[in-house]
Amino acid sequence: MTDPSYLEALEFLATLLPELAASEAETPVRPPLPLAEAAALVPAISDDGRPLSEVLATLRELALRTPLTTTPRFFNQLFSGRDPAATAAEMLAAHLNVSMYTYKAAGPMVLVENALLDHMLGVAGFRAGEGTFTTGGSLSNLLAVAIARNEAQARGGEARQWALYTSSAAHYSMPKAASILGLGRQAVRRIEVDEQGRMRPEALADQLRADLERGVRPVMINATAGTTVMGAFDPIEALADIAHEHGIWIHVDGAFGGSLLLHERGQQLFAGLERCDSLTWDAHKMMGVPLTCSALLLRERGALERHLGEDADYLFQTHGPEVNPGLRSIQCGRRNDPLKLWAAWQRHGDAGYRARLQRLLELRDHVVARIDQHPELCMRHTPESLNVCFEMAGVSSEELCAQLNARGLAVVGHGQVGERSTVRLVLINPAQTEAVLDEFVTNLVAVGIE
Ligand code: ABU
Repeated sequence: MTDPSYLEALEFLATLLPELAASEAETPVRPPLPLAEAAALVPAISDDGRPLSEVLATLRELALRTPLTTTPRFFNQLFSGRDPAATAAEMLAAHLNVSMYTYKAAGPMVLVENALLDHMLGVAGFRAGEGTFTTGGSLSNLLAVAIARNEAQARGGEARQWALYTSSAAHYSMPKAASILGLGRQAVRRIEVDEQGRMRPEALADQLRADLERGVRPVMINATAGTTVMGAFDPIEALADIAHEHGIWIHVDGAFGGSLLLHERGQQLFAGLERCDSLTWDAHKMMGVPLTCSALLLRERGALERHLGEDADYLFQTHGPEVNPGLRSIQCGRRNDPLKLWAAWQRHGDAGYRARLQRLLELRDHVVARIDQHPELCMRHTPESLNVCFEMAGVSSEELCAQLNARGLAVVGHGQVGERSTVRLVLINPAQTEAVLDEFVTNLVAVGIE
């Protein structure tokens, strides 16, 4: 018989989720919750515990005071929106609670993961490759650096000093990876970018030459496909030329931009990817599936099992390595993250995602045109993907963002473009509309001139 408490929890969700959805539609932005009020919502854990009904009531109060990230007025981070198929699959994954290490424990879910990875590898042009899901872009990047370092060691032994090349606009996971892996943060060479935030290949070549002359060994060149602030794409083809000339592992951090491979504009930006060794691709960003869903894809097969495959007779007891993905994972226990992406992709197909990206690019062009036409506003770059960085004359971008949030008008962040602090608008929610964007610009200017 099913545990009656579990049925109580399911009934709670069946009532609460529609209530939350209705409240989001009515109030798409919740002004920031003062910390003291938030603390009052979080009872301490007691020795005796509490009745389920009380815990569920506390969960409801917390949910009703949590920032809303799925509505079209959330422009703050590199994720937004809520896909019904993906959300249902995510809830199902929690209910089933399999661990994605063996066929014995996860059954057909392993085949879902394998089919999904094959599809992603095909989209990336890594048809003979392999992949693994991780807990996010930072972990995918960390794993890429670890594999590149191990492969470099296997080829040429230990080095006195290693270097990792990435742009000054790259994600902070690169220095973090260097630190975790014992290369040291000082191993990271932050290569200069152009005014659009793209790595300058000639600056990379200069730095590399200087390092090689001093006996420093390169671990990896990281090309960013969709930088965090400007959404810029490094020139992958030119960086691959340099990597191949010196036999260096070249990784593409497409945590943000990877999904643009499904659109022809993105395929142009990714020119040269087929010559790279690895790619990070976060589906929880542009593909709208719940956090987190990140894949590391490799052009060739073998490195994952070479560097991650361990013997564990208590775990890998049946079937072959092909359906025991724990042999190719950085984790042991692992959530069923592929299921939600597979469900969403089943629903939309490649064409559905292509159309979504086309729409988002059109919305970007719409808001850029509005900003360009407005005498008080000034674009600070020519956007390559879905980030729009701009300023209002004489007004602090930080203050604008804080006021918009405090008044319940929008959740938007700011980011540095060269010397300028800009408003960073991320256009990633498929439910976004021209009307919401027009209202955003109107509200921002009104707040700024007050
Ligand atoms: N890797 C996520 C970056 C966070 C953000 O700026 O939206």
